[in-house]
Amino acid sequence: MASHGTPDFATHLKQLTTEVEQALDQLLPDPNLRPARLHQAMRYSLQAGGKRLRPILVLAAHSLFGGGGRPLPAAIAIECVHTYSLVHDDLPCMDNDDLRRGRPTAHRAFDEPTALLSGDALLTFAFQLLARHYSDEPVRCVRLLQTLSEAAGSEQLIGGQMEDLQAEKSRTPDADQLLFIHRNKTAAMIRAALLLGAHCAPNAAQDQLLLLTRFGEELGLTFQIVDDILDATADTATLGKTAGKDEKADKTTYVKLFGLEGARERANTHTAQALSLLEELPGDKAFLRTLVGAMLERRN
Ligand code: GRG
Repeated sequence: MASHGTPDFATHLKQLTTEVEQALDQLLPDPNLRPARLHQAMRYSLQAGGKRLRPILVLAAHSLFGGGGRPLPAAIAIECVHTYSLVHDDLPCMDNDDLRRGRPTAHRAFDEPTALLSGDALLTFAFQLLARHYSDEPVRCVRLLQTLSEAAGSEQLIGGQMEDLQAEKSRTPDADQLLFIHRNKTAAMIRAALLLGAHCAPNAAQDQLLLLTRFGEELGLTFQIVDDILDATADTATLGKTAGKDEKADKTTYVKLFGLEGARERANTHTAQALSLLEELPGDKAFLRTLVGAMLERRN
């Protein structure tokens, strides 16, 4: 993620990213563990970089509620689910892409069956992490498992991906379908990241969890609209993934439905809503406030 805003923000972002990278390295299965090829493929996709937005949101939301507790395993768990979804999305039977996070996609670097299995393994490993690291606090553990499994399941992440595939073939794409796709394919994981962070803290109240969910929805929609704008306007080298794919595949996007200016306006509106919801949450909100702005201005 580009460093926006004050030096404080840039330093904090870098610190959180480093914490996430280190935890990834420590918590992932050893690359020499049998079968080594599978464990190497899991690390290949996870350690290819990426903005680490979702784990950073876990850590940032956690600190709103006063810290205490152990958010890092939950942060790594959601990055595993996110990365599995990218690996599977890139497969020939889905988006058939060659480039991800600035490197050859998993099925290009390994082969298709290994990429498929490494995605399966990353998804499964996310839940192993939660069970392993939080089982000493069963109520917290179940909340974390429920939050992540619901967000990753057939009604949210996978459901959003399903409707996205169906929309490609549809002759009559509409705004309602687009909203379903983006709420579930993109915003669900952003909402879940914030909730995982709150569930790792000692005292998040029910009304605060609801606010956090609404905040995540607005942030998630901003994120996806900006993604659509970048696909239409940025180049492949900057994105680290193939640019211009949406138009080529005749995908239903904000840009297609509302034009570039209309998409930008909608991103601004969701950002304003996110910022207003954020103010109702407890704790020091400076980092998240700047992060929300950075989402709007991101270049990759
Ligand atoms: C295969 C179940 C399944 C789901 C796939 C992730 C996904 C759903 C599709 C990829 C295409 C896409 C536009 C997804 C929307 C979410 C999104 C913008 C993902 C990319 O997230 P970034 O930009 O990626 O945070 P990095 O690499 O920075 O982590």
